[in-house]
Amino acid sequence: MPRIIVHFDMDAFYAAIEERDTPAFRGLPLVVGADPAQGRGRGVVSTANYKARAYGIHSATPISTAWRFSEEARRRGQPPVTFVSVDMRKYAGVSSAVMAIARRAVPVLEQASIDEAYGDVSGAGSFEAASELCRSIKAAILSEERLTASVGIGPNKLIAKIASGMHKPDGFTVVTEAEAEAFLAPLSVRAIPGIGPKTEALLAAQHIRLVEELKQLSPAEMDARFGKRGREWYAKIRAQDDSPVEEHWEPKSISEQETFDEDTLDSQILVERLSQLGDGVFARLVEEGFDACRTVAITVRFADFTTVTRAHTFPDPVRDGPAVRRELLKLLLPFLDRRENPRRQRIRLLGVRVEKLQ
Ligand code: TTP
Ligand code: MG
Repeated sequence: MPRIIVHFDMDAFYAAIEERDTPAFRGLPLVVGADPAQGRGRGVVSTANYKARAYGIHSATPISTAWRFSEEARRRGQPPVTFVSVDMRKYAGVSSAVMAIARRAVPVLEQASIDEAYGDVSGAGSFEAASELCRSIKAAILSEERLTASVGIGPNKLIAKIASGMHKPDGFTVVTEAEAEAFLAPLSVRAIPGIGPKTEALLAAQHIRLVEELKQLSPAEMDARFGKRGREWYAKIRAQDDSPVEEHWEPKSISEQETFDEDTLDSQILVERLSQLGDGVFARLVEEGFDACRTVAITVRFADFTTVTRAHTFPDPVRDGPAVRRELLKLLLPFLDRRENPRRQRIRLLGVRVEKLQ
């Protein structure tokens, strides 16, 4: 019996939920993210629907840039972007509902982020039978949640994940074990998880752009040029991946951050914002079913965009919000004076993260 893995990923997830819930948004470019504040907003885009992506707006685009692209579209006579703020609680609820639908049909499901999961559907016995099963999941998500997912089916997690991204939105892509290597060969090396923009540039400098070009290197060459990573890629670019689908996904960390309307070194403002971020993160920790964490961290971005993270790990798990808040404050204080801020720079952004969740 072949190993058969499915990966699904919701399309433009936060934006699709907002379009679903507000009919007036439908058919228009939509961005979910920070407040654009007439172009002066300082946060980023969480996600853009496909109409807004056509304007060049994507996840992590500065919200001010998104605003500018929207204004340019307006001047061209195209519809401007509608901007909506993030409602994490709502998206987490929809995520749970979607995962529950998939779980009805898939015995072992590994949630990989808020809007994607892997499932082991080998039990279906064949790629045809697995495809039928997965089409029924996709149809159930559409009828029960009125949202589309893109689905990829492959002989392992690697191929399933790449396949699900192949024909977004509303995609359905099946790659059998026999097809897997040929499926990967013509793709950009960027398709391989773990190869990001920096590695892509490094490879391009060696005239390697496609998976099939990287395949020309022998194991010894891969090892000599790229070390341990090279050995991992050697298997991946040949469509080999035996990582298991693991049921128990847990968020590794929970974080929140805020970009201020104005850079500041006002300790009262900073301490207050830090407390709010800390409370927000702790509330989400509880909401997601945890009751303690062991590591807390803060991120400080200065006016010149230098970004520093400082973390503290407790010997024992911490269960109460006030203790988290006290520790965050201890981490922040050196940034308010010369210890961590010798040039007395103003602060642009504060972030709070909790890790080692229990
Ligand atoms: P993705 O699945 O990466 O993106 P998406 O679902 O919006 O669009 P696609 O159709 O390409 O899958 O991420 C899921 C959600 O996670 C996304 O809707 C918003 C959130 N997110 C952020 O908040 N910031 C980010 O940088 C990214 C990548 C996602
Ligand atoms: Mg998605």
